[in-house]
Amino acid sequence: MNEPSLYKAAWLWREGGWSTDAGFAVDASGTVRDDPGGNAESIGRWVLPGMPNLHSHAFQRAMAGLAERRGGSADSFWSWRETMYGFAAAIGPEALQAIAAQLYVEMLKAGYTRVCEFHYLHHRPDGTPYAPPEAMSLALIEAAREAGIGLTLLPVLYMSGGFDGRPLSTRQQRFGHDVDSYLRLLDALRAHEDDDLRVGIALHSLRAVPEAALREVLASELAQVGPIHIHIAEQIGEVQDCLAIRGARPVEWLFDHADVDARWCLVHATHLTEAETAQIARSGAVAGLCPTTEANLGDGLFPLAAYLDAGGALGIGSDSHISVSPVEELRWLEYGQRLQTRRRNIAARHPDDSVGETLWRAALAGGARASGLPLGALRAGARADLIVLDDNSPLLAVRDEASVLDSWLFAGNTPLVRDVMRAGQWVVRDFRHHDEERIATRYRAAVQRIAAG
Ligand code: NGQ
Ligand code: ZN
Repeated sequence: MNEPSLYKAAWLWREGGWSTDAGFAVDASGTVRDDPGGNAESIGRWVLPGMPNLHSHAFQRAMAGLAERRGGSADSFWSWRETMYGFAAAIGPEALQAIAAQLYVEMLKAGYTRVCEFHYLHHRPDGTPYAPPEAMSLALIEAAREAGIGLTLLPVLYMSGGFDGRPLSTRQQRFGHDVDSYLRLLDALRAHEDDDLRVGIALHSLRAVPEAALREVLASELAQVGPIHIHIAEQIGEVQDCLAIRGARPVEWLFDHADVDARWCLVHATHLTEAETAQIARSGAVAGLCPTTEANLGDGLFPLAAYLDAGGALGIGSDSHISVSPVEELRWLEYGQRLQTRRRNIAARHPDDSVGETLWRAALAGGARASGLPLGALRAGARADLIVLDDNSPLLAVRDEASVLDSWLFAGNTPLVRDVMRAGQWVVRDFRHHDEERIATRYRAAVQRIAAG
């Protein structure tokens, strides 16, 4: 057995706050071990666990910025979705791997060390399967390995085109499964699980999963482990359709038909009543908040203060990847609330709480839970996934442990993540990912081919 590597930091973010002159050990498999003492390498002044990104549709990164021009009629979430579907049709396994690897490099450089892929581009554009049928999932697994990011793969069940159970439209054909073929996919992917790859379950939305299928999937053997993610209550139209057709609001309906607990991640959960807000908080489910995408798509604002007061768990995701930065997600999570309430420091629920620390702590814990990991901290048994901030940056001059996170999250736009360790390996050093040129070159060629049709 190799000796563990020993590291120390002037300030290390432990369970829920900063410890000074703290050290930790990493074994040969990339897992944190208790510090046995001895000669530790000093890795920086400010060292934090990397952030999990709990919601990603990787392919959408390549269309970021291409839907910001006004269309013929009033633009909305639904017109954006048409643009997105058109773009998705051009993407096969090779392009997906090229796009995802580029995205994952960007994520690592921004401070995300793990990503939950909510993956629904399963088949060929005409709906016929690839060989093997899980080819698109394998492209994502390969991309994560190339970039070196931890992956929670969430193959998505997508069966109908609306609450009324209407069949998938032509453009949605490639998303579809019946329950049996979905469970076969899940089974095939579970065989790839290892220390860095977890395979969970995703239900695209209540629009896309009929009641009987929801029941059947949740009752299956394969659904008894791993996280369960679902898009829910993102748009008012969705709430209205659910009320009209199923006689209840989406979150209400979900809690009436499934045992929603800490294994669940409710993505967006934007439009909530007070009772729904409290119910999610009580259940232990994670609210999967994606503030930059929710802003970009015109979704609405999550009831953050009430949810935190009820003890709710949350995490952040970059979703459509209009922005790829935990800094921007957390900043806009707070700013949305300030703009709405015309008050300040909304996430800080108690006197003297720091907004940055409160949000960072919450998103680490909720992100780990939504990723299917037991721990969201640099503790024995967790993967050694960490980031080192650039203590040379003028932005962090004269900052101490009480102010460094607020300064990082709220002051300016200079990237401050200098080094990133993933599973014990340095993947980013001095702001550079070890394979970024090759991955970016392949990405450019892939988007060129997509643009050329
Ligand atoms: C998605 N994205 O699956 O990519 C969705 C749009 C839908 C977001 N909801 C499609 N942000 O919800 O039908
Ligand atoms: Zn989504």
